Amino acid sequence: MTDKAYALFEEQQTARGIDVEAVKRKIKQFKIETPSWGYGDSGTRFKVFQKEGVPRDPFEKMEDAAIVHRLTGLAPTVAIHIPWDKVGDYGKLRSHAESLGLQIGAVNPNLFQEDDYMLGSVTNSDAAVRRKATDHLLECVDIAKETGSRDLSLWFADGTNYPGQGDIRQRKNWMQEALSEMYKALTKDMRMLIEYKCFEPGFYHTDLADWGMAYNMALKLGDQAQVLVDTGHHLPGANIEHIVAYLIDEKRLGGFHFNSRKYADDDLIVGTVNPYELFLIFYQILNGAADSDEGIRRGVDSIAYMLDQSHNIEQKIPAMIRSVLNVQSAYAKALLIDHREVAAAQEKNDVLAAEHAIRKASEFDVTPLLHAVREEEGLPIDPMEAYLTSSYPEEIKARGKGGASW
Ligand code: LRH
Ligand code: MN
Ligand code: MN
Repeated sequence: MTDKAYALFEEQQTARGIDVEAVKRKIKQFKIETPSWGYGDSGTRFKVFQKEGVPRDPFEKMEDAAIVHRLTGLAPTVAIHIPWDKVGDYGKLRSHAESLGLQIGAVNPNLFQEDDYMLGSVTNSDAAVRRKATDHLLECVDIAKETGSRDLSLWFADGTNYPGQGDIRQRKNWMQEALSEMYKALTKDMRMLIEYKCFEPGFYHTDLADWGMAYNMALKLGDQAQVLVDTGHHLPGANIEHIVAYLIDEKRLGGFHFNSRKYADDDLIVGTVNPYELFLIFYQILNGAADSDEGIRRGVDSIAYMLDQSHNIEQKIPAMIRSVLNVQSAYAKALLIDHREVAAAQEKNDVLAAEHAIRKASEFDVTPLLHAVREEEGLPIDPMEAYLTSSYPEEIKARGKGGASW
């Protein structure tokens, strides 16, 4: 049945001029980083539900992440968050991850959960608080050296709630000061990925409110500073794929935090609410990947694809499996876009033909293709089913409730 469906798919795509073998190679190379915090208990401000079997420490989070990777072949790296994943010996955490076939990915500093940071961290008017916050950034650079991580993902809760609460321009300069100090501490292979967010927890102003502010900061710092696009951090109606294209062209798109959102920073499973947006993001990425400018192609090659989700009501491991599969399938569909067809329609200014060339790629069923890829890679054809019928869900119950939160 699978063979027949795949043969049909291959025939159909080959007839369209799509190189199916090349598509398969690209799918096999594509990886997504999962966040350690998505394996722990998380919630809303109303309640954190405690789930049975949740990892009790960063070592167990790696074990769960390894299962996701083993079943999907998609998630070989795990982002960590300090202090949620604080351990005495990061070398030990790294060896543990490596023994499970994983690597530690981006290091995420946390500058939002201490009383000192109520009015800001690196933008606090108190120099001692700014020092403390900057020291934490430097500590994270040291941790990244130990974990062998290339990227540091920076999100700041800094902002204000009321007009006049802070001096916006002064805070901008304090932000730059702290980031410059951190930038100088990076080794030459490291990158700083600067995240922006239009609101929350500061509802009047956020110090890095949009991609332009993050981009400007990155420009001032240097080439190792790049912008991180978290799909949940935009105002409703924002054209995220436009931002993506723009940053690719400027060679400053460092990575993504994928998640789904309906209203705000919902952090829901990617691809559940607006899979077409995800597909259109990949269209822009693949457009950049085919650019004649080698610098743009190199930039696209080093994009870090990461999830940033919290699983409040769902089982964590299946949520992660669903997420990476959703991203993979949006990517696979985007690989079916015939760029020559798009270019020809653009050439003729044929608006409907251009839109059709894009959309029709999203309408193909890529299931047979993904099954074939998994079969070739020795992976279960249906990773979700493989997980649910494995002994792992039962085994982790022994951990009980009250695991790590966030
Ligand atoms: C807060 C946030 C942000 C960070 C993450 C760790 O908005 O979701 O996106 O990357 O916490
Ligand atoms: Mn994020
Ligand atoms: Mn967020």
